[in-house]
Amino acid sequence: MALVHTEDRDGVRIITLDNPPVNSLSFALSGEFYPIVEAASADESIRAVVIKGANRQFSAGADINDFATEPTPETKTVRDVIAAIERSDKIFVAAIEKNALGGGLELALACDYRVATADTKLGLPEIKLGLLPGAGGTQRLPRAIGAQDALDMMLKGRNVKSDEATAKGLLDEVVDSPEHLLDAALKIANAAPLGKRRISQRRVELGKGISAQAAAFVVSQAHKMVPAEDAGGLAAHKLIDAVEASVELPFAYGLAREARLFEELARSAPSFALRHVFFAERELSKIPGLPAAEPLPIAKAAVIGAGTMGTGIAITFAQAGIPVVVIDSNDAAVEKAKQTVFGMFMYQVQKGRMTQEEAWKLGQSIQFTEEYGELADADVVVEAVFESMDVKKEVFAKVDAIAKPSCVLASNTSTLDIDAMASVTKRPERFLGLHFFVPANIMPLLEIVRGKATSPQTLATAFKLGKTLRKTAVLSTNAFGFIGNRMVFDYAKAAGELAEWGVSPMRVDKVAKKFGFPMGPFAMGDLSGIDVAWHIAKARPDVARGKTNVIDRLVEMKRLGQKTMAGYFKYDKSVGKGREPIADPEVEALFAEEAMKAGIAPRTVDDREILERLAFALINRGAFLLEEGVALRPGDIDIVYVYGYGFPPHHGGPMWYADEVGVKHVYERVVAFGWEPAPLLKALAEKNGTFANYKQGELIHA
Ligand code: T1G
Repeated sequence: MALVHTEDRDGVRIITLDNPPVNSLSFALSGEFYPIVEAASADESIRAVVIKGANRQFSAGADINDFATEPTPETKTVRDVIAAIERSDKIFVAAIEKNALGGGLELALACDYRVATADTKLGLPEIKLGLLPGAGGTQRLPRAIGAQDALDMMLKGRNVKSDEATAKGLLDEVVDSPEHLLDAALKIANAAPLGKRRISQRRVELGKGISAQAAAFVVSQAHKMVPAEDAGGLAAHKLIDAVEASVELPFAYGLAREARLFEELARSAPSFALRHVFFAERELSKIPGLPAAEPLPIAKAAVIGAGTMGTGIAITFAQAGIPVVVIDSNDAAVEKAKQTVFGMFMYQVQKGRMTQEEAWKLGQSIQFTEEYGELADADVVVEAVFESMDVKKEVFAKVDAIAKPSCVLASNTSTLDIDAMASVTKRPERFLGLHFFVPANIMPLLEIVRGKATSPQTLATAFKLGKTLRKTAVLSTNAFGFIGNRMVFDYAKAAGELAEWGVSPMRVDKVAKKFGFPMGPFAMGDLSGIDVAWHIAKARPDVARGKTNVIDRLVEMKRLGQKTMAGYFKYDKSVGKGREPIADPEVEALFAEEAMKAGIAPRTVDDREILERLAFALINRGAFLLEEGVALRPGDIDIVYVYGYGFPPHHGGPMWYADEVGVKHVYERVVAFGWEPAPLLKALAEKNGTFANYKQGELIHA
């Protein structure tokens, strides 16, 4: 089926890109597109060319799948198409709808005029894939909007809406609806004065009030503002080099430097890792063997419990446009929740992200009540009460008696047994876990926990709800700690073991942060609360308890973490607003004392072993979870850890990282550490396998 169509209308050639779902500019499409542009340029009978997209959008850019294949000399790419437009003497008009991203925007920038619908997103997000715009974007965007703005947009991979794009000079016209787009483009094509309006021929303005002499300084400063090349900043530094070329070199030379830098990045480990994260995220909702099912509509939600989680979940529903009723009989909790909601929306207003009126409307869409009867017309009920099975069972028995038959019941529990809760209801097929991460209205990760009886329709409803709530939803089966928390127990135990040998918590955290985690294991423990960890260790010592009584001693000393200004670290309101971990010799002494009592001798550990113990604990547990069927794919585990626990995305997630360092090496080190190696890890190590090629479904129990 043709990927590019043409039609002539009143002396204008209309070229339509048609590569569903997002008109990605694949090698195949470019192979059709290139001769069509060349033919249009040579056709005396036409005055101008309009390029538009089918499938209700312009283009999401080059096809990311193509980067894995080496193009042959005959292969035409989006770069060749853009070069053909550049050298043509015809007027080209881009008619842009919904998305003009990456190569899509680069294609539009090579045109002489650009018209877009009001809801269009334009951007060069290549840095999110560990790349830089490789089809002229680093040379044309600075010429179009100034080097400083261009650098800011590309370094952040930030998309802009049509109004901002117009203000920046990226668009010539915005139409209010897609129906008017082609006419507007044709009008320009027919009315524009003959002659090209090439962006490539403009000089680069640096930005408001920045002189050309300041260019080198501005660019040199940019290098200081991004992470080191080996800490996730490789693409950023190369992107800055490319923009520097746009300022210093003639266009053609800048284009050549961009191409060289792009090729370097396309073959870099961070880019392979980031492209893996991109596709792994889009695999999440594809559940092999799950019968197709129509998701149920979710028009109203109810949340049981007005605590921190319940309030955050309610805000998440409200922000997604779903009215929600929060049920709690504790007046103080309800009052606090109302304050939180008010404060949250006013903050958005202060930040200019919404108007007062929008904030008011959102606030009104969250109602608080003590009456369970108010959930009678809810399509989903999310329980977020105290982490006690008895309390949850009591809540669900009440909810089940009132909720309408089609209503989905969900628990936000972080570790407890979903099937046990479902058993007190008459609807186990409509019961599952929806595990949000604190703060629920900010953290993108959502674990969907299927019970034994959860139906395909309930799962389909949960995945659709996850997308509506703008969450990254990962499927887990019903096992203690699901995926993320189950892995974090091993991670925390590995960290605790290091501290028992005399490695300071601050040093362990420093190694984790150097690897790319936003915070180390001890700071994370202080953030989530040492009392929370203590409860879990009490419930499941086999899973979550270390070899010493340090955690008991900290709880006895009321050192519960950030919330008590002391935990593994101490905190001081005058330092980092009381959130900056400060090494505490008292805790280091406590580890030494408890280690001695447990007969654990001190030992020295180098940074490499510290990192390996932290990372390989995650990998080993991840391999167990794959075998046990708790996690469906290695990529699912990677997404959980990148989106939920800050694993550095330029290492692709724990299972991707295992392939980077070598599964065999991981297995050998796990054995050397004296840990029980996962049989899957052993099996892959023995056959020199990788998690990336792991045959999904192998050893997976449905
Ligand atoms: N290439 C290949 N497939 C893509 C794709 C792309 N660029 N973008 C999306 N898809 C697939 C995606 O895998 C999914 O497939 C389906 O489309 C729907 O996507 C030379 C080098 C456009 C905002 O980084 O941001 O141009 O799961 O689920 O939520 O300089 O997709 O259905 O099989 O995300 O509506 C730069 C990436 C590329 C944009 C739509 N462009 N895409 O979001 O749907 S590199 C990007 C997105 C480049 C040039 C450089 C989003 C979206 P499946 P989806 P969505």
